[in-house]
Amino acid sequence: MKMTAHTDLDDDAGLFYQHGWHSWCVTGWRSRTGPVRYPVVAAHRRQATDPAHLDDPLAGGSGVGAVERGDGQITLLGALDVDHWVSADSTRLLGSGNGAWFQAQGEERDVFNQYAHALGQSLGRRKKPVGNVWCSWYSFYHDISEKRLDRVLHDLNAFAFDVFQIDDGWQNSNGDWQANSKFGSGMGAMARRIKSGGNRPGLWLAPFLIDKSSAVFKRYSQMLLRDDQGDLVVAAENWGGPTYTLDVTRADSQRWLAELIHDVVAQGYSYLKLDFLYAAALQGQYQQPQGREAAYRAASQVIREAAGDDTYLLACGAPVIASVGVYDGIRVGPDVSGSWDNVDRTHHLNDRAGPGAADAITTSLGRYWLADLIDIDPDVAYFRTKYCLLTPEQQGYLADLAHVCDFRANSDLPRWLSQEEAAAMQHFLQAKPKIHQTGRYQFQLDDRLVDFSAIATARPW
Ligand code: 9PG
Repeated sequence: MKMTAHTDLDDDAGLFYQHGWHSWCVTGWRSRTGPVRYPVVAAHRRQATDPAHLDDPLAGGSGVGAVERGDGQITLLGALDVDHWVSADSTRLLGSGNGAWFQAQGEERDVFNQYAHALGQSLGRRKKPVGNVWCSWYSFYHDISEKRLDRVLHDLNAFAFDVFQIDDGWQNSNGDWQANSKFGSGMGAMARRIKSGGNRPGLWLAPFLIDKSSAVFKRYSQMLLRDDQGDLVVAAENWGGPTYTLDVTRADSQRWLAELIHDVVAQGYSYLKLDFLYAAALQGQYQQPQGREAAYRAASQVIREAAGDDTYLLACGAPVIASVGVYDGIRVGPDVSGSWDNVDRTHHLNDRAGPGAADAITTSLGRYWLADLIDIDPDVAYFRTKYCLLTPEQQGYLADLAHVCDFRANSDLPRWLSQEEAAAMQHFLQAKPKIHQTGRYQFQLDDRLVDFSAIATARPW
């Protein structure tokens, strides 16, 4: 690894702040010198970290790292540009990647705030709060249809939502971004119905992904990213077969992306949840070689240009630092789910990027320092007991996390909620407690203290 910056550590240095590469990658304070464990299962490995660092022996993170000092302060080393990595050995914080660095030592929140400020000056800052979001994923998953969504739209009238976001399941395939047969009247008509109900139409897309089964795969195969052997780079396998990715440095890929985004915005969608964005920063043979995150950022700028300044762009599964200044919001943790912790996956298979409420809380809190630069989306809160295994206390933590992040989203079907649950949800959507961070995992919400410490430290990695 080429070293371009380093910071010497005291003998009594403590935990290391590991910043996960993209939205779902585990983030927080971990043992500096303890073993580095990455997932056992191949498909999980793909989403665990920057693939270039999967076999690193040292604990490391994307763009920024920090260590606790013996005197209770921290030392931070953070990049002011994309394509950087910070790891720790027993005596130093080590930074790799060309470009400017920020280094500081002091009280933890002060130092992170200073770094965020410097990063904002370098990469830009966008804050355009979008209001409360209803998202179709965590109730219907892929099983959406216009009939089902129309019913939800009707039932949601009683609640204070601002955005109605259709998630994965509407498209013919990844790459063929046209309405499938479950949306017979088309996505434009769906957007009009959402708007006439008083909500802002939102749509999920994974703009860089191309399924093998798609028409675009056959038609524009030259746009796909290949590896050193000339084989197509697999970016995901969640849709019943390999999903490939664009070489986003190609002019034809960029034109295709711009047209896609322009088209969905023209159909009335002004909130786009753009997912699996790490796919534009994988290793491969790019036509215009450059840093992988630089390539991702340039493609993101193409998307921003096509979408226009007023379209809210939420990045998901996205390289985090490289998204700052381009996207309005970013998912800052893995998916929540109706269960707290899937021990088989998180512990036995070493996968901390998979769905589960506990890891979503931990990683999201680890990214709280980004909140002044970009909206931070901790994923949805749950109010239903139907089809949900979370205890009331666990649901409470998710709701409090949403307040802390000032990003309130939900996927519950109104008809699944009891009267009390519906009232709790409405209260949640309308509350705007004043947030004050009092410790690494502690926050004051108005006069109430919420302590996430037990969650964030429960399962070291
Ligand atoms: C839609 C979903 C939702 C969700 C996103 C993202 O590793 N995996 O297999 C994996 C699958 C799905 C996933 C993340 C990881 O979720 O975060 O909100 O939009 O896609 O497919």
